[in-house]
Amino acid sequence: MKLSQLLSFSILMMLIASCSNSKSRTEKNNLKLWYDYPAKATVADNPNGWKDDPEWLKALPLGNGSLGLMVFGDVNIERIQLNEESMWSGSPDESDNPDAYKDLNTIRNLLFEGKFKEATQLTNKTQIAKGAGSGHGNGAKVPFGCFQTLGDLWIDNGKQTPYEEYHKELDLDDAVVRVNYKQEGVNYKREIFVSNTDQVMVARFTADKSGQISFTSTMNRPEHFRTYVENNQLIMSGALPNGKGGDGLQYMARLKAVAKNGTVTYENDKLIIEKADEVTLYLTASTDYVLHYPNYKGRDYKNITDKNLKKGIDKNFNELIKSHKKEYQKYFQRVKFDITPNGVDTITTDKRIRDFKQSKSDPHLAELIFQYGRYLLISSSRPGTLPANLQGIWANKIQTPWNGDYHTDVNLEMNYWPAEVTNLSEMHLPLFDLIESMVEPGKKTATIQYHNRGWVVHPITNVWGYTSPGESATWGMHTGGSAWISSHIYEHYLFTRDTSFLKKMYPVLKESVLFYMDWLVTNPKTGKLVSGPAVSPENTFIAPDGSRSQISMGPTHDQQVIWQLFNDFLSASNELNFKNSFITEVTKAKENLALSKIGSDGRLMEWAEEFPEVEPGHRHISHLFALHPGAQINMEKTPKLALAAKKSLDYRIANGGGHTGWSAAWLISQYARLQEPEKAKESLNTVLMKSTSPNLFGLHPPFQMDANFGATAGIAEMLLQSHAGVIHLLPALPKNWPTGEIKGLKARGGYTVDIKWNDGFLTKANIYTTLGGKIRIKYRKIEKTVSIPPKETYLFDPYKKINN
Ligand code: FUC
Repeated sequence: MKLSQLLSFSILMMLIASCSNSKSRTEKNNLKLWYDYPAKATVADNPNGWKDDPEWLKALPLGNGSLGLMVFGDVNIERIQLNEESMWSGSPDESDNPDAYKDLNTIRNLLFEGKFKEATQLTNKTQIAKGAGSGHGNGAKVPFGCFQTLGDLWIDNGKQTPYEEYHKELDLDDAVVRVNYKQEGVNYKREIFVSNTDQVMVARFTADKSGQISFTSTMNRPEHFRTYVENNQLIMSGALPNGKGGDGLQYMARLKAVAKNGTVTYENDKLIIEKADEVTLYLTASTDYVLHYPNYKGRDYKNITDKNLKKGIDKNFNELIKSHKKEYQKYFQRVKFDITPNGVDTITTDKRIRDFKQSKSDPHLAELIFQYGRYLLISSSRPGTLPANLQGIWANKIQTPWNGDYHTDVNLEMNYWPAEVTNLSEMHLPLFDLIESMVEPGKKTATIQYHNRGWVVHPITNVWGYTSPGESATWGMHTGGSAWISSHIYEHYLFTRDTSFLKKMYPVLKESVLFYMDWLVTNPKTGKLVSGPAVSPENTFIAPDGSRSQISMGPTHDQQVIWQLFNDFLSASNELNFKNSFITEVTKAKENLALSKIGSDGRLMEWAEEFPEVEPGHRHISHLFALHPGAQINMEKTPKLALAAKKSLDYRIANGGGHTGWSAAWLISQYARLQEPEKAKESLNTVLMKSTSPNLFGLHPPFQMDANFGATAGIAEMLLQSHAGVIHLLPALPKNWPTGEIKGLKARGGYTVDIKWNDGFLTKANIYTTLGGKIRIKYRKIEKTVSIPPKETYLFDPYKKINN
């Protein structure tokens, strides 16, 4: 081949390569949920709070941690459903039961004697919450209250004419919703985002011809609102019921429009735009809520909303979207996950979900669902906001399922499982604010209910400092709640090595330990320390006395979360060089805790005795906390217990387990920890096939966001683990992700890890550390222990032998 031919051939090859790279890079930003039809804005929501609304599950979520939107994208009448994180009915209330203490030991003795029926009756009589508690999940009108919709922003262009070339998308890479369509020969575009930097919703309406933008807008909600005009703003405000017959929370939303040409009029309860070339809507919202015991009130919401609105309007659209993207992308773009090297996204998202039910294989959908969980966490939990609740920050009803509260018997924890490993540590901080705020009311409950020191929370809490048991023994006596939620404190430290954080949270940890030091009693049969009366969250067994019971002494879950709490406290004390007699006491107590046992059928026992289960396929797998998210049971150090855990999991699934979104999502991480890639992938498939709606929201059903967060955390757990003191690369890589890479995941010890693989085999991994450290790295049978200096990256090449 002549030189000239060779030259033109190589230039051609380079051109193709760069074009494919640039093509793949641009199309690579295909982290979009997109659709070619709108969600119907005019279909009324089902008044039953527990029933999902199919059109709402086609709307697209936006959020800046506190202000949330659901954009329907409908053409003639647009609906933007609004949320503000603290929109809670109810109020602080006294639910602790002063009668509890005098019967506590009687109940314990009844349980030790096997008299479960009497124990359950006495527990329901003396230990459960005084008053209505959470209203059995329907607490909108009782003091417990309920997280509910802020209302709806309606935008009616007054047209009935057809439209075409419709496209709606949510771009996860810049957290902007875009809607395009053609109507009467005019191309229209909407761009909508919620800025954290400027605390304002911004929605711009443009057209490719002048004077085409005309619409009437208003705001309303199902109850307790007034919409009016003031100082050229459209305002919706009101008070929510406090559950005691009076007014509780005060709220306000402000809307203003800026138009290019045309006219803007504020009249009665409407904003009217006529013949504008372009219109930008600005919306701010807030309440008088403050996360501060005992009143939870005092925020100057009227001034805050007015100031933010004026500040937003002073900036132009490009400035606002630029600072929004900058603030959002600094979190989102830390992690890249690519298992479709040459993939281009040509299938609408809702069709992907439908097709997946047959294909059960769609690597791009796995990329999307992974990044979507990160997107939703960033959008519902920013430093300084409330933590993501059962619905994140998105709810379209007055009575939200389970009050949209914070369940500490798996759901709230699962919300934060992706925070550290997917490099979003800052999004974890609102959880610690909530935990800190539970200490004072939790101390009151510990004292009144049990005459114990320290603080306690049971399976549910709200924004009003609810720490009492639930209103039924079947689920309400989960006494492991504060131990489980406290395990997030040391996890955050392990991933960030932030000693000042650990110092700040150490008293919270210690007070939680104090409660259990007083709560634990000695099992007369075994001499071991056990927790109880307590439930294995929401699960029922057949007791020896033939009764169906939930409460017992020493359920495995409680024993495991208390072990983890004591272990974290002792590790934190060591890290902070604390030495004192209390630490010695806790060390002894930890050694004397009743531990997990293997039953005669080889499964891990859920209770201290081998009770037959009423529901072998129960959704909770609380006795497997120690396998995940705990680390007490792991393949490295406790293979026998890990095998027993596997038997328990297989048995659960064989009997219909994993039948709720969160439950199936949890199984992904469980099987990943057991290094079972295909079973982990199957569990992910279950979430995608059974518990994912057209807008990729997770379903319990009804809608419940923990499945989204659990799926993201599960995928990370399949690719990187570090809970057993070793950085384990690709511990559970499924066959149908043969080639790919993930960048920016975090490992305990503060390491940032990039992993690349090909044809199912690791090709390389970069491990970066800011603080430096010595770490064991493992890939299949290859293990290396290396010391990495601060601010350096270690290249792990599985095929290069090095002497340790
Ligand atoms: C617990 C779970 C339910 C539901 C609720 C929010 O009660 O058992 O399945 O997820 O939390």
